[in-house]
Amino acid sequence: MSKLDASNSSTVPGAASPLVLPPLPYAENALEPIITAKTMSFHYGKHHKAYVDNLNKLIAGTEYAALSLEKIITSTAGKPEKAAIFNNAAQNWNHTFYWKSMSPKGGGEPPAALKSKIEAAFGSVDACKKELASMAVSQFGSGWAWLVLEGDKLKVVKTANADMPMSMGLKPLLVIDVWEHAYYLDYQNRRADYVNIVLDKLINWEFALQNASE
Ligand code: MN3
Repeated sequence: MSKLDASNSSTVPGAASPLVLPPLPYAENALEPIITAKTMSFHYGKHHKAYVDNLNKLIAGTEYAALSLEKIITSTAGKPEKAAIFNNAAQNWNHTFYWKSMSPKGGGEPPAALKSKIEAAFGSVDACKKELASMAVSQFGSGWAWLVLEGDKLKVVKTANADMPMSMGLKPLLVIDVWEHAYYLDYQNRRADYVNIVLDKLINWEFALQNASE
């Protein structure tokens, strides 16, 4: 495939080079008091933005500049010589998915269609939340805890650093960021407190159901 000029590729759906920082699905203070605007301003405005900016620098003038974010991820996954591109691309995708995994109106009971799948896989919603929390707390160092579909069965998995379920053949439904930058300003070393309150008050079951239905 010939290299596309970046100024033209911006009109190609899904292949916007340079890639832009997607807007947050709510205001920076919308998740307060659980996640403060201060955390959001650093996490979204500095960390997530840096992944987008770094990725654009890394792919400028390369074959990747013409690809969608998803294609960049799948074509660099598992290639050590492309690790910098994969890490920044996957972190970009993971963060956009994480923002949508939470909602100011989140928490509570999942919609019935999701609840029955959760009960089939884990026994109860509480048991599912406990498994997700346990994955999130036990991830050593930086990473992510995910609710995923393997075939049509729900399960929870954890990934390190920028790794993500798509490169393991799993379909992500929800994610919790357990990098320290996600919680340190609000919870310091208390990762479990952050994870449990996100699961109780913010987790966006509607988003999980949408992802499961696609
Ligand atoms: Mn993060």
